[in-house]
Amino acid sequence: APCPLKLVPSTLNMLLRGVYPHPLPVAAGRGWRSTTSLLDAAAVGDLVLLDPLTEESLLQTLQERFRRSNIYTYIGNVVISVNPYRSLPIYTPETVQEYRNCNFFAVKPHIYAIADDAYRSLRDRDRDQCILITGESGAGKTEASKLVMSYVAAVCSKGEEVDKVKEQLLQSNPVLEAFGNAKTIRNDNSSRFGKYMDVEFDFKGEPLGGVISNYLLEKSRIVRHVKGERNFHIFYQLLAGGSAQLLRRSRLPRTGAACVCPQDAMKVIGFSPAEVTALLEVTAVVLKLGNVQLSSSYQASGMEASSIAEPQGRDKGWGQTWAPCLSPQGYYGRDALAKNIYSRLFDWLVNRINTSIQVKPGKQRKVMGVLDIYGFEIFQDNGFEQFIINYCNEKLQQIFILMTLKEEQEEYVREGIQWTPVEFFDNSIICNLIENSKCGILAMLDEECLRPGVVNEDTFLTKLNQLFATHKHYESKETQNARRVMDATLPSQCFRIHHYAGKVTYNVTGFIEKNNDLLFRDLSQAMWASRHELLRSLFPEGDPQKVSLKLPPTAGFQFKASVATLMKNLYSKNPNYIRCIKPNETKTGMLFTPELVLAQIRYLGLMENVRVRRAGYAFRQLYDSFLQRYKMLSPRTWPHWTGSHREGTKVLLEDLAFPPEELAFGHTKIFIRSPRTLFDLERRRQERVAELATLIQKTFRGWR
Ligand code: AOV
Ligand code: MG
Repeated sequence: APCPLKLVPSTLNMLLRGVYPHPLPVAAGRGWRSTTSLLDAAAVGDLVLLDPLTEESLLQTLQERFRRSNIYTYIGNVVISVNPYRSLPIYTPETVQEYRNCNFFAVKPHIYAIADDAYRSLRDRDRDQCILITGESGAGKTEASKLVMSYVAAVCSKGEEVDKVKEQLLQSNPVLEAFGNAKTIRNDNSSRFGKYMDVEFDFKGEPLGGVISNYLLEKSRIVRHVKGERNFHIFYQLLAGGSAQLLRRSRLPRTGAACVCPQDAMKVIGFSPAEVTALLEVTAVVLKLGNVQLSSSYQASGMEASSIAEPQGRDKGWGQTWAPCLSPQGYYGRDALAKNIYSRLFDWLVNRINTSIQVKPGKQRKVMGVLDIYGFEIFQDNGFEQFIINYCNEKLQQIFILMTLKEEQEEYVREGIQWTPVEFFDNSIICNLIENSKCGILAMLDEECLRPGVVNEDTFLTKLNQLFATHKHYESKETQNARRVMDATLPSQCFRIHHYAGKVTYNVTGFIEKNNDLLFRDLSQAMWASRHELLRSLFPEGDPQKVSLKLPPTAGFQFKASVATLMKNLYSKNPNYIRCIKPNETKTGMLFTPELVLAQIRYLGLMENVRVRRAGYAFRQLYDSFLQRYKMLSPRTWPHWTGSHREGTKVLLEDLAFPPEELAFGHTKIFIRSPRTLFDLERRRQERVAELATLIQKTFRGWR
């Protein structure tokens, strides 16, 4: 069928523009798809309006939109972003202007629209915001977080002081990425740490500064990584772009193609030249420790050892003190040392950036938090790191469910509308399996780590098997045998968790060592004895005056505590979600692999999200925009309505005679229960627009 709007001359299009905002917030209803091609299901910008709602239709819609380079799609106020792996011309200053103070419904779905909405709601309605970005490795989380930050930086006011703050906040990114990101098989710039950044604004919405929290850096990468991957970017940057003086002093060769060491960014943030040098020197120490591992001939060389451990080469004496760690059983010690220096250096770096960007206490402030963590990971071989990362993602899913429901409920209360509870899958059973403080997996691991005598992973696994013999989300060879399940894919030293996002098999080997994360005392002491101020400051426990017999908290315990703090922080804010999808495994531009996307649709719980969103009322809109769009449907409201928007909407819908249970009139918004009703409304509107078009065309012809 011909598209009715094509008949409309462009001048008329202009005339109608006010009542014809882009895009159509509709999908095709089954009954009338044949009568018009304009309301094409694939064009639906908000999946809440999908009809029928099936996994298939959802997938097709995303695919069709992606094909047309519409990488963003909504579920209500949640943005789905499908990684295009190609630079699209949709982030220009003109686009920023277009979305600035836009009407959410009047512009195409875009990450800028959600950033704008969050920023305005923070500035004008005084509601602290958080932007939660989730998705698997390579899906586009980090890029999304940068887009949000740069959008907010572009729209908030300008001025010398403000610009300085903005620059510092933006420049923290390349610095943290240099030290915390690495090339992996899945992503050339993969975040190997979790990051949460609170950006703080004053009452006018001008940025004051911020605070960054980091979560568990994947420090095992320092000593080992999979073939085809790389170590953290900074090492390559240091060798290729570090100053000649630094390389000479650290006795490192210059290698690699030109690449930038983020020294300028550090300067912008406020690092002194001495701090930059110290930071890179300690990085060089870690690098040289890595070289020791590569060649055992280094073992013999005391000279080498001292130059490694004493970056400024001043004191050869203490360098020898860590030589014992090169004894055969000491390989473990050397690796632990390298990992410890680097992860502590990373913490120092985050703290140092915070010192520059933090806001003076006492100032009234509004906060926008941006969370960008490592995505859910399912590998062939999954260890302690994946367990921790996936636990964090499980918690994020939990908060997503809770907050979506909470927000939905709050909106109904705010608008004075009756709320009916919604059925949904609650993943707290999985969170509990992991984090329960008495008998969760993490607690059991801690218990095993603290047990005197010989500890090993077998007893840990046995304990889990006893505790969770009948748990629905836990599996191991032993529980399978008890349940008479034949499964060759589950090796005996593994347990498997049925996460919300899929089943993951974890190999317990290394769990205890990584959770304990202990460093031999003589190594801490050797580090503390260094004359290198920064290196020394990273090992305060090496001070012989302060020897403590208490074991430091385990890695799992610390992570659980920081996740709990994060959840509390997020829960106190108004959430905005960006859910990233990775469309192919090969980082190929504009390639969409349906099976891959479908798996993510499932584990991101998008169907669930749509269901929750429309369990009550699928569609809601402020009265004024609603009336503006549909007023031509009643002679009582067209062409002008002079009363209140709410009254006008009532009159209009009365004339259209929809069943009363389909509608609810909130304080500021109209709520429509089923997509069907909205489509019906939209169809009538289309017909009316066509009618008006014909009418005007006739008039034009008459003029000629
Ligand atoms: P991630 O943060 O989700 O993975 P990134 O944000 O690093 O993923 O994105 C991976 C790569 O995809 C980027 O380096 C870009 O090349 C490309 N990309 C992502 N978003 C866009 C976009 N909007 N437009 C164009 N290209 C994009 V991980 O940190 O690995 O979980 O741990
Ligand atoms: Mg990332």
